[in-house]
Amino acid sequence: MISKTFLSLSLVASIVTGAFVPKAPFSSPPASLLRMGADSEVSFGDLDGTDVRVGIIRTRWNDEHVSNLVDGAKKALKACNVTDDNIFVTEVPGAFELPLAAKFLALSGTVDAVICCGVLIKGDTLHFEYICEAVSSGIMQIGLSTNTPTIFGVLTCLNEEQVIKRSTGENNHGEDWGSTAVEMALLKNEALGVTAEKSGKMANLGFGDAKPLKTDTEKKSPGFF
Ligand code: DLZ
Repeated sequence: MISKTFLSLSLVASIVTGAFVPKAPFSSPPASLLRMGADSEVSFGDLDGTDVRVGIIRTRWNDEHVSNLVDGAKKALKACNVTDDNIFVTEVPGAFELPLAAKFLALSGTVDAVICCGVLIKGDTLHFEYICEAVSSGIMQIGLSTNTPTIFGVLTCLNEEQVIKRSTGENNHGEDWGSTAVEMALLKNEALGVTAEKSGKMANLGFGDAKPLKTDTEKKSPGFF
C-alpha cells in the first residue's frame, strides 16, 4: 500500500518536474539528433586569411539554395580578410560531381582549401542515401589524399523547409563552411611548413613553433645542452 502510494506520488512528481520524459516512438529520431545541424554551435576565433586562397565548387542542382550558401561562405571568407581575388568559384551539375571537381582543383595547387557546396533533398527513392554516402566519403577522401582541406558544404535534408532553415538568415551554414575553410587552410599551412618557409624558418611537418630535431651525434657533442 505504502509503496503503491509512493510510486504514484513519484510518477506525478516526475511528470510535474519534467523528469519524466515519455519515450518517443521508435521511428522518431531523438530530439538531440533532430537538433544536429539545426543551429550553428561552433565558434571560430580570429582567423587571418589574408594570404589564403579558397576554391568554391558549387552545384547547379537546387540553384537558389546553393547560391544562398555560397553567399554565406563568401561573407565569412571576407570577414576573415580573404580577398575577392583569392576566392575562386566554379560549378558542376550535381552533388555527385563535387568530389572529382574538388580533386582537380586541389591537385592544381592553386588553392589552400576547397569548399564543396551543394544541397541534397530526399526524394521517394533510395537515390538520396546513395548520393549522400558517396559524396560525403568522396569529399573526405579528396582532403586526405591531396592534403588540401576539402570542406563538406553539402546540406542533406529531408525537405525544402529544412534547407531554408539552414541556408538563410542567421543560420546560413555557408558561413561556417567559409570560416572552416580558412581555419583548416591556416592549419595545413602551419602543419606542412608553408608558413615556416615564408618566415624563413625551416619547413617542417608538425604544429606550432617546432624546431628541427637534433641527431644523435649533435646530442653527444659538448655544445649540446
Ligand atoms: C539526380 C539528382 C537528384 C535526384 N537529386 C539531386 C539533389 O537533390 N541534389 C544534387 O546536388 N544533385 C541531385 N541529383 C544529381 C546528381 O547529383 C548527379 O548530378 C547525377 O546523378 C549525375 O551524376
